[in-house]
Amino acid sequence: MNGAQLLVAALVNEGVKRIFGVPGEENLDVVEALRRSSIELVLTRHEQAAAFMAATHGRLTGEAGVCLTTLGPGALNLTTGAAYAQLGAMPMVMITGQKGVLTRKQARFQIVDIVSTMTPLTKMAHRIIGTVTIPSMVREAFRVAQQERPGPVHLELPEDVAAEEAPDAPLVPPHPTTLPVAHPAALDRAAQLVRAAQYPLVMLGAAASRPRLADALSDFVRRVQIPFFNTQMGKGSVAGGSGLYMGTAALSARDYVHQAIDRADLIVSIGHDTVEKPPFLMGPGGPTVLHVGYLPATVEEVYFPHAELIGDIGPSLALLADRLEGKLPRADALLALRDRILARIAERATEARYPPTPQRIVHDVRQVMPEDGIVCLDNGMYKIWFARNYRTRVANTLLLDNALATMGAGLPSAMMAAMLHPDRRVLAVCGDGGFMMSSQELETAVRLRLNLVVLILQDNAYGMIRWKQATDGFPDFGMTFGNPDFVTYAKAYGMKGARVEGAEGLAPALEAAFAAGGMHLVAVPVDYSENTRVLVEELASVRE
Ligand SMILES: Cc1ncc(C[n+]2csc(CCOP(=O)(O)OP(=O)(O)O)c2C)c(N)n1
Ligand SMILES: [Mg+2]
Repeated sequence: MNGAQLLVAALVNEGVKRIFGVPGEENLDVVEALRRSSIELVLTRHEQAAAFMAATHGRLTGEAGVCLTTLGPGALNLTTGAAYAQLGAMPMVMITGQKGVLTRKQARFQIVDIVSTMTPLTKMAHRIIGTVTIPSMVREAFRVAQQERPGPVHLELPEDVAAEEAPDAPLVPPHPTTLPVAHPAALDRAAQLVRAAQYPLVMLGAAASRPRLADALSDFVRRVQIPFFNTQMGKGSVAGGSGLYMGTAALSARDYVHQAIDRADLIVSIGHDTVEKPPFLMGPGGPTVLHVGYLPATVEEVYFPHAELIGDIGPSLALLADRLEGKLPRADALLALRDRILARIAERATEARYPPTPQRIVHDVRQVMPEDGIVCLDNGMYKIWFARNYRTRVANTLLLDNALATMGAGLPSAMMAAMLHPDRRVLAVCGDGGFMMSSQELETAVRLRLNLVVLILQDNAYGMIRWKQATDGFPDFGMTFGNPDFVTYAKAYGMKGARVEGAEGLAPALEAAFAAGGMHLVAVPVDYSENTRVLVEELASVRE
């Protein structure tokens, strides 16, 4: 057995089933070991996509996704994916090759200090310098990647260590761990705060979307009956139609949901991660904030909780509910605002305009997506509209990135969702800018025979920046571009393509694509004049 075979055995030991990547010559021993293993090697057409896919695997399963690249250029292409997993708290293990460490047969050719590059982008970055340490380093990599707060880990395997004869080192078996639950004294204090509140409100943040939490959060909300809102990345974490959903805070202030937030005297902030664009702004005065988290809150200018409940979120909330259930006569004090907030958000959602408005696009997408269908967004103007307007009833059914907020991750994240859930409808929603940053992965998706529909919102522009430019009073300059004919482009990849030609065309086009199965692209023009009319003018006038 050589180092590469021991590495692959250690990965199998962690339950790894697939590795995403673009190998280089320094990885060939690892590739050969993979060929002889149960792990599937999934080639992508750019390393960045491999990292986005591996990170999304971690996000959706809680088990680290794994990606593999060569040294230098290939490893550098992982950096955006590393930051995506680091900010998004997605468990991932990145393995990169390197020239041999004992000889320098190619001098400094292609050598970049990747471990140093990865250090600020990961939870841990190490070079493997001897085969003996491989089992423990791999176990440690997965432990660190998967434990709260999850994130990426980097291991560099030089080619001579990969080829070196490995001793019969035993693998380190992983074991399930149970996290500590909040202390009874902290639970009593938290319960006292909630009981004293006149206008309590629950907020579900990014960590609320951890795969293992879905049932616990739904139970908590059902038992205490306090209305809740969520951050963009906390969307869907309470299952079913509880009747207590007040909205999503896609903006930091002055949206309709902030009418409830501004009136609350206590916010139970569950799993908030301050990497997200703030869902509300704390300042002097304002509500008391009780932070419930796996880890203590990070203190920021706009987020400085007054009390904390730290520990495994699910069981801690069950113990909190034991202290609150049936003892909160004012639990629903803010619920009276709900109907009006949701009605304002839903306005104009069926307007027959062409090109369609973002509200209509969100509405039509919701119509064709079953409750467990998964929508994966890239980054652009439409993200705010989906976050505000798209209703979710199942955890992790709207995957968006409100952390690094990188363009280019929409399609790869949807590909991963489609691989993990071949029986569910999966839709990637991309702007014409973000789509073209990873559109080459259509070949990967076709090769993998995924069932996936890609919806492209076409405005021939970096629309979100163009909108900001306009609202900040700058002249319209430098944000427009041309596009390929997307239908022809889809056909060139061997997939089906369609263009929406009329106001009523989007839902049927998506429905037909899903019904047919396989890979489909649907392009729709978008009328972004609603951005300013609603998000600037209407919301400003509500406050006056
Ligand atoms: C990799 C990356 N580059 C640049 C940005 C800044 N940015 C945010 S949104 C946006 C425009 C997105 O354009 P498009 O994908 O066409 O979506 P649209 O807003 O037009 O709907 C840009 C350039 C970013 N978030 N990520
Ligand atoms: Mg665009």
